[in-house]
Amino acid sequence: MLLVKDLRDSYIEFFKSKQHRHIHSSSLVPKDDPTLLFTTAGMVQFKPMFAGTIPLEYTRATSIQKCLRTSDLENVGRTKRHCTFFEMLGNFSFGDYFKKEAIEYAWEYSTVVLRLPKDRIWVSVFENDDEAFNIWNKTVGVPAERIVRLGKADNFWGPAGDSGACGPCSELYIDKGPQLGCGKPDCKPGCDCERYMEYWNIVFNQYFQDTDGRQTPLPQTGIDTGMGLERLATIVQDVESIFQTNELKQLVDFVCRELNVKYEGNNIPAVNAMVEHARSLTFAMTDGAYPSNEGRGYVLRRILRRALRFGRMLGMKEPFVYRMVDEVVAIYGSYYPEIVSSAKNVKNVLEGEERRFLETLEKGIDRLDEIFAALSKNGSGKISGHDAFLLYDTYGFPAEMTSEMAMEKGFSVDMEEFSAEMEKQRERGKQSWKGADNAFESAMTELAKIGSGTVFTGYAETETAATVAALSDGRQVIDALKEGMKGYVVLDKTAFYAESGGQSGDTGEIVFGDGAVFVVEDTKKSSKTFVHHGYVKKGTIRKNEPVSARIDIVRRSLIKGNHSATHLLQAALRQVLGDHVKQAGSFVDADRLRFDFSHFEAMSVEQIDRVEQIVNTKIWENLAVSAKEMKIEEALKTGAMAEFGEKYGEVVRVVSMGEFSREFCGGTHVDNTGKIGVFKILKESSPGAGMRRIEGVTLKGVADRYSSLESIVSALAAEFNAPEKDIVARIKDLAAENKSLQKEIQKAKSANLASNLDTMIAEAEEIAGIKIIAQTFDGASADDLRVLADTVRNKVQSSVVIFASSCDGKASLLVAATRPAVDKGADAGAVIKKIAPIVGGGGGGRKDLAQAGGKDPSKMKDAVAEGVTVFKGIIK
Ligand code: ALA
Repeated sequence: MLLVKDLRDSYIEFFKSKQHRHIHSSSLVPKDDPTLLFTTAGMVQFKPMFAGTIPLEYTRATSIQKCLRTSDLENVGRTKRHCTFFEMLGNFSFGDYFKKEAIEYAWEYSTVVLRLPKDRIWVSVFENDDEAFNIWNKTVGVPAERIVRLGKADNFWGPAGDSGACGPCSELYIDKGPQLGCGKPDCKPGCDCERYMEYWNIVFNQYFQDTDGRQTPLPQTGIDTGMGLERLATIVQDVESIFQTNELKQLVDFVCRELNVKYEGNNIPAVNAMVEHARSLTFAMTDGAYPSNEGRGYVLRRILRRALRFGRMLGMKEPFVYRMVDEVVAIYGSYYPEIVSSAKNVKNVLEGEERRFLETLEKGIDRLDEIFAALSKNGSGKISGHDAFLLYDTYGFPAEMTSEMAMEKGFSVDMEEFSAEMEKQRERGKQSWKGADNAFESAMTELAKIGSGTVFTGYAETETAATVAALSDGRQVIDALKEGMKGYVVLDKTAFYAESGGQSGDTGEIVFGDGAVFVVEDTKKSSKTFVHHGYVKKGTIRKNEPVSARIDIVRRSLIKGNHSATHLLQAALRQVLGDHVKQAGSFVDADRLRFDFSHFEAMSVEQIDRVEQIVNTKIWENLAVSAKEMKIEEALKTGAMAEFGEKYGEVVRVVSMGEFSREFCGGTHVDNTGKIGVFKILKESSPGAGMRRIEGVTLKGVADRYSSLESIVSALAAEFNAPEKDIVARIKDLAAENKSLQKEIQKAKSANLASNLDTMIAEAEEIAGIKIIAQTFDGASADDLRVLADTVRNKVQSSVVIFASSCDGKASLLVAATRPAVDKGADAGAVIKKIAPIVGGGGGGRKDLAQAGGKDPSKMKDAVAEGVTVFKGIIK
């Protein structure tokens, strides 16, 4: 049996034997093409070569391209042939061979190399493409009854993205047999059933479509083909579905084994979807797309959430998709080495994403079931956009997922209303900053009035037994907050540090005796009252109830490390830069630290290195850290550093680290500098006159940074096909090569323009003894035009030149006349004045030379034609 990997090799070898250059897959995230979220076809990396905007190094190429398409997302897993990620086998011609060879190659590869049965292959051509029909029928010998003519929807392809090459196409189908068909008598390619499976698309690129949808002939015709590797494998391996081909099947088996389910009945689409989606996510995240709420990232989020929903149907309760990554790597890593080095990072991100969504998935499904029940009762078939929006907003259900789940039950979603709700939310978002601030301020003032302030226990404890002193929903002080509500909680005492002195507030949970939970997302203080911000995750919470206030220990421990590091940093800066260094502000959270200080000039690299070294030495000396409250005068006598411009009370807290650092500070710290782990400066800059800012990381921040640099370096190593140590040299080489290529292009361009000159002159019209040389160019600059016009004027004594060119999206015009022509009445300035407005510009000049620019190069031909007319008018 031919394995998928054999197909990869055989395809590439076949086209290499037909003089095609093998080009590697480009990234799934297209470079330099803002109109495309993902690479959707093999031709994407060749778009400029089809459009003729760059010089061609070769005219035939073949590739296996990683592609991602989500237009059929809701079908993936349910059908035997749909994927989001797939590998596209392709052969391409840029102004080289055209229809005949492209069709013959496809036929030869299908029937001679793969030995597919000729009588099961059907083809389609574009409705009026007799040329392609005849090649199939007469040259190749496919009987007319197996050639179908289809319309624009099926047999016209492109462009990929907003603009680019496109053209009519011809597709190859395999007849999988009547047992898979719909049974209709006229079932044939183009029918939606599973009988005829399209496997190869040959596009005859003839047009360039611009962003307004206008099509103009390409400077050269081209061939772009695409064959889905997964589909081809089902044919060659004689299996029913892509999920039974040897590579995807390995993933199917993994899921069935690990989740302990059988591949049968309703499990099949669920397992398929998980397999397919885990593969897509691994590849897309490797190429630098990450789940998020927007654009590319939201596509990935939708894919992942869909996988999790199917996983739940298979009984999956814990994050699982991330565990499939290693399996994907085991299968595809040898052909796509980039996924090997990114696996660790991809798994980390996936696991976090999965965990967060699984927290709300179950509840969302319960809510959806209630909605279904209500719909059945009132006989309506449609989920309102409002409900779909709540599912999205509260439980993270992408609207498409809700819609798919509704579909399974025979319902639909009012997507229009959903979009309207989304829009409203965007509006609210824009306005909410101010509103939220006001509501928060008034809640804080109200809350601050209650009691005599919160006792802070968090220097010693991470968990404190306390009582609820007050609650607010952000507008008013109330007695209870219900599940799902956002609000503020004040306790009589708390272990949560409230944001101050640059240290960010703690997060964690306030747990009630009856199991109710308030999630604390931030802690702030108003005067002496600590206010916990967050939402009720479970149950109803009430005033006066006993609770346990538990901070997120890991986060706090990272914050402590970062905060203590800023103290060491300040002492080290004073040592290296001098005693004028004083703290002017700082910020620390779990991820990073920032320290602003008075200093007059940028630090040198050596100074930065020394500061970093001193801080690390002090960390590794394991200095004991202690905090002591004392009267302010006493504290000042110890030489403790106070923050610039900060007001302190009677009693202050002094934090000391061995003998090295002593500062006024109310924050939380490690008890031993060794616990900071390691310190790294990331950036030195100036936040304002006379001030410098250092941004840095410790422990986890350093580890995170290391991982991200590591993946960048290995991506570079893979991209440039060089070991790590040689990457820089390799990039330098490429840059030099690029520069010299640019020069060559320039040379070739000039030579090319000049070479057409003689024909241009020979073909020029002559009026009253004056030759009119009128011509348009692509890519010639205003300077190029001038040089060219001079050459013409030197060659033809009595002549007028009317040139237009499009260059970098703009038009340039040039009109010139030789002395003898001027003497006969020619006037370049008068002509240009008339024609410049046609290309959306203006300009003027002398009788012998005039130039103008314009915004609209698409009109340059009209401008030149009009120029000729105007000129004739002047002469007569
Ligand atoms: N670019 C063509 C396609 O994607 C081959 O179908």
